[in-house]
Amino acid sequence: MLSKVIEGALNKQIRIEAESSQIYLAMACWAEVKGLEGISNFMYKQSDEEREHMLKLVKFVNERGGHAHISELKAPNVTFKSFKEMFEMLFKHEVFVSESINDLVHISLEERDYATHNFLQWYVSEQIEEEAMARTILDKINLIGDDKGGLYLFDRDIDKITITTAASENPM
Ligand code: OFO
Repeated sequence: MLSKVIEGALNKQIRIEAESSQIYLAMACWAEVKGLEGISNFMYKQSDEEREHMLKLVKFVNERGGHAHISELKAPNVTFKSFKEMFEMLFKHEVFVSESINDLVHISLEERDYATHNFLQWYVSEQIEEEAMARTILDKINLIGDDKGGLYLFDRDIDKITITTAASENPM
């Protein structure tokens, strides 16, 4: 059974994951209308993944005697100065989500809720990977600079960017 404190904290995270999905959906749309098909597909996929993260939390809350709250969401940014700015925002957002997950882990220990603590470890690893991916992409964007040919190749190959983190090499 979830304590009210944990239930509230998990519901807050449900909203954050839902907002993440909207943020990346808006980025997918912006890239799509700019003709950046590869980047747009990447963002659609990110958006779907965030929805999965939200659903996983929803199920967990409901299965443990809580009630997952589906709330209104903050409207995301829909235009960007450049694709570089867009990826900088993605990176910043992932750092924000990681901090939120860390806070949740902290609360689960304070509440002595070891089942929730265990459940959250998946999110901890996921955030390590997503931050690493965003950092790798930003490094590539900085290499490209204003080179149009570079952007063309980046858009074509973005779905081939893979990262290996210490966490993914040693899965729990
Ligand atoms: Fe939900 O995984 Fe990142 O934000």
